[in-house]
Amino acid sequence: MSQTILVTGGAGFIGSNFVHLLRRVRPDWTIVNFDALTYAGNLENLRALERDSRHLFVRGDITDAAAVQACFEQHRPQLVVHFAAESHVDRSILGASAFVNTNVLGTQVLLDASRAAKVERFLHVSTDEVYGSLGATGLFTEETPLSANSPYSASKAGSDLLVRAAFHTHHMPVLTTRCSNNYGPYQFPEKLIPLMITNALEGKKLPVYGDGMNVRDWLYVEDHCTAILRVLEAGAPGEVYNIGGNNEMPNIEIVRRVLREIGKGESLIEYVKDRPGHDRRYAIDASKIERELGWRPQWTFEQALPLTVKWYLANRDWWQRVKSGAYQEYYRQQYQGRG
Ligand code: NAD
Ligand code: TDX
Repeated sequence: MSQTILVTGGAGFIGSNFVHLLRRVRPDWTIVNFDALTYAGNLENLRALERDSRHLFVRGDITDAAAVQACFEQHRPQLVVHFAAESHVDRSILGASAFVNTNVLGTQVLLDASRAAKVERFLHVSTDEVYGSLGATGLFTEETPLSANSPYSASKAGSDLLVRAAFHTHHMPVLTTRCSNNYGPYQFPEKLIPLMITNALEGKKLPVYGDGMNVRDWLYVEDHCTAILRVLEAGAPGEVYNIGGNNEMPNIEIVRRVLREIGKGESLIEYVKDRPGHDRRYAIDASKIERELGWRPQWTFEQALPLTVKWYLANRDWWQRVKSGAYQEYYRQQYQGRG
């Protein structure tokens, strides 16, 4: 059936990958892409859709209730997928207020508008970071208590609880997904993998926090997007679904693999002062979505890391533009004096 779907944050990394996936696999859907175009939003990510009459870009801020309401009234979406967020942990340590505004307040504004419009499905895109940090063993399940440690993850946990409350109090048809670390095309080069790729290509140092032995669980962005679509269409309202690909790796191993892929030596690695409150290990148990919805990742790390490196090699203009301007000031603030 033809649908209108509102995607928030669709000019960012995962959101733009999701919009491209939808265009391929749900060609008759109308996509309303609502995004404030913060430093992380980039219309270049959507260039292929410029002449697509079923992709409508609306520049707006999710904390602006009047703008959100006007968008709902004009386009009448039946489905909402909510990506828009401040998403970088290090930035939340430098300043948390934008995180509280967008991630907490903005999510409530969207819930209110979605309830008033009686949407059929509201999917909230969350993160495994809300569960806190693991020791050497064990996995996060959907029953793991929320134990957020950074201002970023605390704001995401706040939004998860507001979404939960909308289900329990107002019986809204909400769904929540919690995914592990993503990588792939269009990722802003402040995050580990694209930062390491682009620094290596520029011959710059690769800053590794602490001892480099913090562990993350990596998933190719396209697999995250197929999981979100599956949950949107087949998930049970009120439920939470973990998403992950069983691919745990210490950061230093990621950095070494990136260097090998690019053909640069390990002398570029520089150990720097650790991130304050740095979570030691994340690892996702994704058996619920596999068992109940039949979703599985299609890509291995061995296949998708080289693809990602190739994308950054082929799209130098994209990341060189992104890395110029305001990003320079952030980079100076974040890394100066840490070596
Ligand atoms: P991103 O930072 O690349 O993109 C965020 C997008 O949201 C940008 O286009 C930005 O302009 C937009 N945005 C920010 N504030 C806004 C506001 N107030 N109003 C409207 N738009 C606004 O983020 P991402 O990495 O693509 O993450 C997308 C979502 O997925 C986030 O909710 C994040 O918490 C979640 N997530 C990310 C990862 C990951 O590894 N990147 C993993 C799990 C979950
Ligand atoms: O320069 C760096 N050096 C370094 O060692 C950077 C930027 C990161 N790191 C380490 C910190 C983490 O252990 O690499 C790991 C990954 O860091 P990020 O890419 O900043 O991701 P993380 O903090 O794990 O959070 C990510 O995954 C969950 C996303 O940014 C979140 O949006 C998502 O919710």
